[in-house]
Amino acid sequence: MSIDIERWAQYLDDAVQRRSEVEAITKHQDLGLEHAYAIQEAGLELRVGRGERIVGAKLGLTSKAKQKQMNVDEPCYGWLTDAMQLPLEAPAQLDQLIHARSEPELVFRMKADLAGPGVTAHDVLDATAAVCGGLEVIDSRYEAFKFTLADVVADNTSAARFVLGNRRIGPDDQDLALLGCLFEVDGEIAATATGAALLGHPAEAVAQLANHLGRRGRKIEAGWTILAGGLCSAVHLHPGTHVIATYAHLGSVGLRAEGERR
Ligand code: OOG
Ligand code: MG
Repeated sequence: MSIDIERWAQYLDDAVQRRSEVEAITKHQDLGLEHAYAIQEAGLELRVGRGERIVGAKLGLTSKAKQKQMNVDEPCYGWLTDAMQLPLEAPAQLDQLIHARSEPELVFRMKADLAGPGVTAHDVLDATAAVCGGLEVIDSRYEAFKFTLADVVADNTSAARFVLGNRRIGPDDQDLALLGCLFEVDGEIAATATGAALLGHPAEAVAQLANHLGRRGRKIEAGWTILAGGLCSAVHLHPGTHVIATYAHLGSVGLRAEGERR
């Protein structure tokens, strides 16, 4: 069956614009990963056409906790644009989103290009300017936040918003596999994890992103921000929900949800 890449990209982009969920693409037709990434790229072009700028990339489903929560057992890769970044302390506006969730992320700030294939975790650390803590707001465009790997890839891995902490360390200042995160929701501990939750080491996750981009004729670029993947299960954002991720050596990043969910 032929796949209309542009049509599916528009379908998902419309869902973002209307803030309304849509049926998973795989409810309509079979979708392979190559086509799913092509839809993702076409969606990126729609954003860039509206004036958004690529500022980095993200990994999804790099931790067992996330894979289990979403019932998908392979990592995936998506794009970050400037329009997705929230300033520190700014609220997540739920009326701009469909059914947002949030999760803590370790974040790499890159100082050099990295082109796959063959990129290792060691290469990633060499190309990293700094590491900071962050939070991601994900907002699947699919009904009930349910999808297959191909669906979520087409949907830019549910990317919606992200916020970066302002405390940074050098990539070799600490063992990032042992770097701890405490994730609290409305004052209750929701989860704890260390960097090793991300494919054994967060730099290993970023290496996989570089190799993925290399296969697609792209590379990680100097200046980019990379989210290495949620360290634990994401939590629902309701009006007034306050999430705080506190990282060893990286301080805390908090986010409050405001406005009505649809
Ligand atoms: C897919 C995106 C996953 C992560 O960090 O694992 C993701 C989803 O859970 O909707 O961003
Ligand atoms: Mg994430």
